Amino acid sequence: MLRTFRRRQFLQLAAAGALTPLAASRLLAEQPNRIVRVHSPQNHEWNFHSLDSFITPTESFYIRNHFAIPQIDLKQWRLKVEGAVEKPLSLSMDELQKLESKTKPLLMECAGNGRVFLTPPVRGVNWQLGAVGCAEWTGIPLAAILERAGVKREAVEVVLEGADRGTVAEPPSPGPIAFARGLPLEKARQPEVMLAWGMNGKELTTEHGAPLRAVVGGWYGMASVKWLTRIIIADKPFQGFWQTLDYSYFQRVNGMPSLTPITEMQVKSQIARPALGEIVPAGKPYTIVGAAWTGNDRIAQVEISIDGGKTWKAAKLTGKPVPYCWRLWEYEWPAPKPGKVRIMSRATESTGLAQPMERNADYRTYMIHHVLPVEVEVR
Ligand SMILES: Nc1nc2c(c(=O)[nH]1)N[C@H]1C(S)=C(S)[C@@H](COP(=O)(O)O)O[C@H]1N2
Ligand SMILES: [Mo]
Repeated sequence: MLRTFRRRQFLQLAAAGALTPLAASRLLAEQPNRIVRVHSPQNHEWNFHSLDSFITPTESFYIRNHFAIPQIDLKQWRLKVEGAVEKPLSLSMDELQKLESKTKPLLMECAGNGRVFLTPPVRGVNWQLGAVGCAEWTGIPLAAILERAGVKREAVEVVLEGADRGTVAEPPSPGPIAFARGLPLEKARQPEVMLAWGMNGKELTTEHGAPLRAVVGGWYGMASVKWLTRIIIADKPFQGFWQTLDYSYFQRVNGMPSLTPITEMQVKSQIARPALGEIVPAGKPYTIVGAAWTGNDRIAQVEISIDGGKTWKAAKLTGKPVPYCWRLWEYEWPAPKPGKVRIMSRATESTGLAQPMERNADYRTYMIHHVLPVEVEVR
């Protein structure tokens, strides 16, 4: 699937004898493939159109920062665990790395991914399709730390606090605050919730949260707190900034909209190729490719429409299902006919829940998972 412009450039260099094919592929793997959405604080998205592997290279993995990246001296750094625990902890990286480590792939998607497609336009970082990625994380289950500290009976919530802090202008925060997010104890104990120091077989990089970050499988990215310094076990649900004023949506309770923290990822598929506005050659088979994912379930099918949603045909799911990850898919478009075409993809979970065709306004500016048509021209 050597299709993207970037790959072509490298292959041309290799073909011209400027690089050996091996050197070209190594250089390519190290090239960041990201688009700047906000320069400072750093918010970069991945070029989703270049999707060609299950694991997203670290250099291309999107970066979502609310504040400047904090300065951390690893010698001074400790992970503190406090609150409703029998034994408060203060652990160095050496102590953490002596515990039994695990490596697993987990998908992460920002709750605002796809925001640029909302009409009318809304406030917030204008992500296109690339605030999502799947990486292999190395670390320990959060459950192991909770067990070591001895969670008291009154505990209900686990609050994760990062070392980065600042003042939020809109809605205004009460002065400088640290980035923090809470998880119900039940979720915090699940094996897909990790504290990671490694990403894709290497040390976690600074922009992705070194020395230690949470990765909360199945949930939107805001829960995966980076530059983790403190874990507080609380006896009440956390009501912090990023789960009330921010990263919350309206859930209907007795028919009334009630603000609720955003948690699980919603069933979704994205088309990587063709891209919006692309010119597709007429009469030649074209492989439409993309990815599909969901929070707590499995992708059962992905369907494609090339007539603006009138008829749907099954795409082929490639690879194997991996828990809390995406499933890549492809669809062979046999003979594109000249004209303007609206391509759509629609994913369904094994529970039967499918991607909705319309945007749900209760989601405010988050959880953008409705079917998004990709208009192309065949000629
Ligand atoms: N400390 C801290 N953790 C954070 C954030 C942050 O700004 N500060 N952003 C969150 C959000 S909204 C997302 S989507 C993910 C993004 O992780 P990444 O930058 O490694 O892709 O980190 C989360 N963890
Ligand atoms: Mo996010």
